[in-house]
Amino acid sequence: MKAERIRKLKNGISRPGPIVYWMSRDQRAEDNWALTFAQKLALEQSEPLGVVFCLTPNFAGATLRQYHFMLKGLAETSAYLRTKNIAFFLLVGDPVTELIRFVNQYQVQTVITDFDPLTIKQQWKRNALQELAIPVYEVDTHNIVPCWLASPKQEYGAYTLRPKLQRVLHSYLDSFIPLQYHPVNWPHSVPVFDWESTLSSLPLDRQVAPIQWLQPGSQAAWQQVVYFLDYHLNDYGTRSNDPAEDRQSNLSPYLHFGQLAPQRVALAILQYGKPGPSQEAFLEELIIRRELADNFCYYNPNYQTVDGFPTWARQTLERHCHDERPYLYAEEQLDKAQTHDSYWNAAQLEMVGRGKMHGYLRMYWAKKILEWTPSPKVALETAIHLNDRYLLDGRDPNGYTGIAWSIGGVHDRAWGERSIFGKIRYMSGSRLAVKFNMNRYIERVNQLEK
Ligand code: FAD
Ligand code: FO1
Repeated sequence: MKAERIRKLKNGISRPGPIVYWMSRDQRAEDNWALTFAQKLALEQSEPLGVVFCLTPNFAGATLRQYHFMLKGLAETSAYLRTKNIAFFLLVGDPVTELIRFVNQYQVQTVITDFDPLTIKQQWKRNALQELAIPVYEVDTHNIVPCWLASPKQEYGAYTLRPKLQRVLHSYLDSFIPLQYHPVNWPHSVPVFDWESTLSSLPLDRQVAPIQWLQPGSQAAWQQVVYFLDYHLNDYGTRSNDPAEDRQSNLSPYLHFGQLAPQRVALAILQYGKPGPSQEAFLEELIIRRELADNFCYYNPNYQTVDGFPTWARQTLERHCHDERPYLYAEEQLDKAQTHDSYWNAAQLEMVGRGKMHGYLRMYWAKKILEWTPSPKVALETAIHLNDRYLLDGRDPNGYTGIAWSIGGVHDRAWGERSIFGKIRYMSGSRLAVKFNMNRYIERVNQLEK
């Protein structure tokens, strides 16, 4: 495996003992460079190999819907690890406290972590590094090109990151190394977790129900890749943009929870897909846009506030913040899809009912929140809150970046000046109706299982 994917965060004092992967973003066993590296170290030193997942019940506004999807996936991953004689531990509570307790209890010799640009994750890691006196590594197994290598700074847009990624991409689209059956047993008994009771006992917000239309877990994720390859890849970038059709890949929940590796998807597309504009359009989103989102969140600590917007955008929005707002809605009204705009209401209902909103409409959805709330600050907070409450793929760098693009011109350019938006790109409902069969979209949403 490429050494460039790994960086040592702490030297620490080396001692014999088990090697542990602190699984967080990338919740899969195979196609996981962090776990591959952990097993490599453990095999070299004939030491046991363990995986810990620190489960916290209040992650960034997540509800029962997201925890249900995540825990089902983790249950599958832990069962698979057991077949490889790799111990899996679910630690419930404050992640750092539980991790330190675990490391001391089992005299762990080294901790491997996976990369995540979100502030909350960076804080967990910083706190853990202060408490741990042993070697700690970080592996970016989410980005095909490690985030810190792709660029040393926040990029202006896809057009500046794309050439940097394309220059090295071929060498990072290397083959994954399958997990081996681990020859050294964990030196103590390994508990089998009751996932159902874990889910039912967590102090969660249970008002947002789990979804039924998408099976969680790495196996279902791969089935979805195959289905997309067979049926929808060739329409990607054309019919896939039409909200009336359900022709996006629907991979984002799997990618968000790390049940599927973006690199695995890219390798499959390149191996089985037909070269051409659809394949290029898909890889542009899957690789460039997604890795641009990590770049934004990693290098811009204000990715969730208006301070994260580029200067031109902050200035133009300020200049128009006192413009008359013909429509103003409170979050409660938006949450319940009680606006005058039937397209926007349908998008909101799709998100609430299905846990996923069509990609094209997400731009329109967020931009209308800018138009219908008292300030860009309120708009941003409202969009993030609703996005992260209902979407399966929410609480993700893609979301914070997508919302900042829509409301604050991040990675976009200035457009013709108008009221409220200033030079932020505007989207109109009438344009949607010209481009797509929006009535068919509304019908599709109305048929969603309630
Ligand atoms: P496909 O169109 O099949 O794309 C495949 C993959 O490419 C996606 O899973 C994703 O990893 C990547 N991708 C596609 N479009 C984008 C994009 N614009 N930016 C970054 N990566 C992209 N994505 C999330 O994962 N979580 C979110 O919370 C989220 N919120 C968004 C909010 C707004 C306002 C906007 C404009 C976009 C948001 N996106 C978010 C990005 C994008 O809309 C979704 O990733 C996509 O719709 C997911 O569905 P899919 O996997 O079927 O997409
Ligand atoms: N990561 C963890 O390490 N522990 C958690 O308990 C946890 C809960 C969680 C709930 C919803 C959600 O969308 C994500 C959650 N994550 C958790 C983080 C997730 O694994 C991803 O790492 C990031 O959200 C994406 O960057």
